[in-house]
Amino acid sequence: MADLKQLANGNSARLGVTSSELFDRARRLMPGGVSSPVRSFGVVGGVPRFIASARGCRLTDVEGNEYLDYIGSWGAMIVGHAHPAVVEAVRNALDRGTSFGTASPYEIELAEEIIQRMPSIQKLRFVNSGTEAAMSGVRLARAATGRNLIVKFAGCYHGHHDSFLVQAGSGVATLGLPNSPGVPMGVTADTRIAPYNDPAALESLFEREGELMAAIIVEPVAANMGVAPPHPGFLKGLRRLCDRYGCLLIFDEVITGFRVAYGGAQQLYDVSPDLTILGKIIGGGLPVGAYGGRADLMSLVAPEGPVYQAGTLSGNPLAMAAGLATLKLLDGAAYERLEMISIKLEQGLRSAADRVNLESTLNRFSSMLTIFFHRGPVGNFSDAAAADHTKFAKFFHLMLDQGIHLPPSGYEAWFVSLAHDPEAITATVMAAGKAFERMTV
Ligand code: KE4
Repeated sequence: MADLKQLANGNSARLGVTSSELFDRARRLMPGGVSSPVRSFGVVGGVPRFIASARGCRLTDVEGNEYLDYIGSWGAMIVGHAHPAVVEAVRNALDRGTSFGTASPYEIELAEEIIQRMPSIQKLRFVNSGTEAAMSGVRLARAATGRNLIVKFAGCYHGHHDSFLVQAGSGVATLGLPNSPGVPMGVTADTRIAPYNDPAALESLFEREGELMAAIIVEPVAANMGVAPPHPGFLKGLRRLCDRYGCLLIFDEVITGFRVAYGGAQQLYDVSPDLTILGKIIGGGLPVGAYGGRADLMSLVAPEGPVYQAGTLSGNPLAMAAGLATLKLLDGAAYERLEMISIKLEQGLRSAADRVNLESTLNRFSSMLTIFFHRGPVGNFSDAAAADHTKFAKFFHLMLDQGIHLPPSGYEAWFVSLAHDPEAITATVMAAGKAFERMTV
């Protein structure tokens, strides 16, 4: 049995341990051998690569194989893996201790950075994951309005809280789980589902139950059905509908927050939500979530108000340091560079697909994109579900075999980082061209 302690100092290649052996071992210890379902390669098949280390835009597995990374820890690693500034910030924080369980100056610094970027957030609370942030935001919305119903959109994903496990995207869609056992009917009875980008369907839902709605929760740019940008006016329409019915608008910016713009999607679309959900990038790869918004709402949260929410490691000093160091790197020039890199990737992929007349749709938004093996636009979950996910699985492995690690699901986004250098983009486009050719012979 390989001594995994050796892995810690990167001796994996000399260990001779393989991903397959580790997968067998892991499956005896953890469900599916993974700590989160979508990592299991469940829908693409094959053996997940056990990654030993990462740097920049590259992953290295336990066998010493290197991959260009488009998972980016599901969006968190926007500046690249092991960025020197982030590593130094965490190392300095480490020397001060790993967790205090008290108030600390570090959460103030990160909170100020977030609030100055998102003026709709007057106060926020740090938690430890996007799920925790989204569930807390919905609890707050229900308390503030005295109503129970929430609306989410088919294919959007807001974490694994009971209320959200209804026609959810990401791993739920990937594994084809219609909903989840163990979630009481009583909970999901208060969740309404609407099609993304379909204002008319939402309008009729609100005509029936608008007075009972506590909140609409939405990914302002959907990325858990694959990338599906909002149609023009869709988000402003949500704002108007919420205002008309006295219901709160919650933007789940766990992915889009500080990825799509300096101030997130709400800045790009000039729509001010009542509450915002954050995660991923604000933790720089360490576990962080946050929910925030109007002061009158956030002041309802304990200890100021009666809405209870708590967390042992919330505001953890290491995570605060990693998040702040990451955000400090994301200035205007960084977003311009990200856009240039992403345009280059998109153009290369499009011409590679056109060369073989590949039946596909590419949706890119900022530094995230999805290729759907589906002719015609993908603007909602039913379009995304109609894509050929068996073809995606083939494409995924054709790319993996060429050293390009895509997210192992057709319902996820490829994430581009500042570390994706021209050589990486060229290699990705070349590999895709070869894969498309193999798929169309
Ligand atoms: P976490 O609880 O996984 O930190 O965040 C939940 C969440 C909330 N909102 C949005 C828009 C999200 O995308 C997520 C989590 N994203 C998925 C990937 N699309 C996490 C990957 C996984 O489940 O392993």
